[in-house]
Amino acid sequence: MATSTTTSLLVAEPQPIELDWTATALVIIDMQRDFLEPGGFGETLGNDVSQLARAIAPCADMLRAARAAGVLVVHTREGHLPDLTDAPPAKIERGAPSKRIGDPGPMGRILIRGEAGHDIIAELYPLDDEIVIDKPGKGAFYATALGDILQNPGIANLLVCGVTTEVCVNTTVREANDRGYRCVVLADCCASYFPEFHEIGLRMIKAQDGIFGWVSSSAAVLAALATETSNQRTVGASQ
Ligand code: C5J
Repeated sequence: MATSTTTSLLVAEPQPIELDWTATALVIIDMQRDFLEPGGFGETLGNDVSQLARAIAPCADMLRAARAAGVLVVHTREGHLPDLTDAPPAKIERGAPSKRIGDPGPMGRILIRGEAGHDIIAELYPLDDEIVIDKPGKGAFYATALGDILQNPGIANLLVCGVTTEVCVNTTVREANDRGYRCVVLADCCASYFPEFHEIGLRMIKAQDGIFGWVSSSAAVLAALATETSNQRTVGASQ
């Protein structure tokens, strides 16, 4: 049986990576109002949320490109059930935020599913048929169906964007790496409240010849998609 795949060589660190686009998903982590807008979870922790805005336009470019190329898109949202049964007390009680998870805020209850603040920002809003993973933890695989969802279309490579670089992006990449996915973190599509953590978070991924994966950029993905080559692959024939 002949099947067709499209592949590209993506410029990345520590080395270029060959991507089969039919086995690649774009994963956009937690680009939620609660993290990016004033009055949400991020700001209650004392962070300057404007630090995250730089990732929005590159993520929007990736979203447009993935949709146009037919690359699978996955959005994630961190948050909890209204009764907080999926929120460990250790997470709720930690630190001294101005408001805790579940408290009322200007965008609804902080980090609670269904509230305005929990939703994805308008610029990156999912289409009706796109996958949205609601996750209670920092990693997108913990207590979610993401692993099962990626198995069916045979996804092997993840292009990872979102916030924050050193928390939910890094945790998800570590989880994915242990599950056998080849993860490429797109540097300009990620951001942190702490620019130095963003830089170090990326270095942690690509250190030691790519201990957790690769680091690339939105420009490199656009260039790679522009040069994708179509391959006819014969499946099931004797070699
Ligand atoms: C945090 C996240 N930073 N999405 N969540 O609590 O990175």
